[in-house]
Amino acid sequence: MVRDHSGHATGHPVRLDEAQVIKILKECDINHDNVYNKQEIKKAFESLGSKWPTIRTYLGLFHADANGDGCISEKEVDTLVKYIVGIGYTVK
Ligand SMILES: [Ca+2]
Ligand SMILES: [Ca+2]
Repeated sequence: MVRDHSGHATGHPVRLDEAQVIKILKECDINHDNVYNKQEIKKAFESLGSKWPTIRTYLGLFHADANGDGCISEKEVDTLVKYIVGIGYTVK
């Protein structure tokens, strides 16, 4: 896995994999309860460099919030991770 923390171009974009998306989500779990509310998901999309974090948060919840409580629980997070990986963000 090519990771370049210095900000230099590595020649070609590297897509984030599931482990990296999970790491970013965990960093955005502000209250460390392993449940992601709208605010925390939006923060994650902002970290990912999304141009439309509010819309992505809405769509992420639409895809992954199976019980419709407005939060992504530990059981639901796999679906959210797959959704985010599917968007194809690249390592910055
Ligand atoms: Ca949380
Ligand atoms: Ca839920």
